[in-house]
Amino acid sequence: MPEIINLMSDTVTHPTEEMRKAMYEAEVGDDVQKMDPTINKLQELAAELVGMEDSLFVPSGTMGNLIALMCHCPAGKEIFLESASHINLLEGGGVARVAGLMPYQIKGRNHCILEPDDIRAAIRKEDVHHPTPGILSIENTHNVGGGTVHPIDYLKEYRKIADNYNLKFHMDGARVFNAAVKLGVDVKEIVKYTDSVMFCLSKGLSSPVGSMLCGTKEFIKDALKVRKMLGGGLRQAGVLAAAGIISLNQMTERLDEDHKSAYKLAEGLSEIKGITIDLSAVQTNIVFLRFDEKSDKNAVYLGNELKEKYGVLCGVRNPGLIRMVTHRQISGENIGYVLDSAKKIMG
Ligand code: TLP
Repeated sequence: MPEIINLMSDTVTHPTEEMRKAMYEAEVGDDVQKMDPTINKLQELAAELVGMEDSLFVPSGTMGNLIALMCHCPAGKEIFLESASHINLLEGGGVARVAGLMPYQIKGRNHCILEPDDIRAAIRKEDVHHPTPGILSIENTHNVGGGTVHPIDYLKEYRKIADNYNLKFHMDGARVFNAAVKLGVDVKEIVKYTDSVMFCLSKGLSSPVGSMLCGTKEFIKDALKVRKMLGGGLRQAGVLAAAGIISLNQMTERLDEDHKSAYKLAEGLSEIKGITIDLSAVQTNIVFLRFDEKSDKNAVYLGNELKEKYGVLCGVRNPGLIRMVTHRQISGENIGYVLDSAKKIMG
């Protein structure tokens, strides 16, 4: 058995040697006093890269999304989001419990991409019975959709909707650089339609910790306060920012390798009896495998065998579903090994 091959998420990536060295040598100060030079440098770099006025380092994507919602919208307003989005399903209900927003869930089509007309249909007329529409939130790439990418034309439509109905437009761009690489555009071309974007340093970009929240100067000023309130004011956080700077300077372009290995993995797996994969959803670095859950060789079986006999970890969601995510630590050789192992197990 080779070393463990971990396809559970791109969050499992370890910092590179260069990151570790930069973290060790990082110049630091008290970031709550805005005196950490390395954090300041990262924040400037992130804002410049996405083409926004300012940015803020946050400990996690979940906190970044929550801060954005709280800064854009007072409690009681309505948030329009995709029903399988991370904010809706996987952030502990913070959208309702902490931000106090009323989720209006809209089912996306074509692998969880929101149809602009479905959003228009969801926004109700002003009426004493209705919560006031406050914010539209989009997830790009869409995780549960399979790492799917929103076409630029859709982003333009979302902006129009936001302007017409007086909504803020937030993007959960945890993997927005994957979207940019897939579309072959500068990330600015994606982000320019939004009022705010959160993206993660800690996923395919390989930093150990952290996400960035970006927006106008005024928005980030509010965000700083809310981050402190939520307990996210860090002190000598430059040790983390040092890795983040390397993520932004060196790790964005290489995401294409992860997309290629995800597609190779998906193509190979889709040829194995008992596994179904919709290849049209495999647009970036996420692959969903579907199974007949009543079969003896269902997702739980494959997941257990891969782990116990072959040292391959993947995300078994339920007896009918597995998620596999490619990243910097998954080589072409690893993909071949996973395919051979899956063939032996399912064969
Ligand atoms: N996603 C994680 C898990 O939480 C499922 C993963 O392994 O994919 N937005 C999106 C689209 C995400 O996929 C994630 C994390 C987050 C936000 C939250 O980021 P963190 O984990 O930093 O709070």
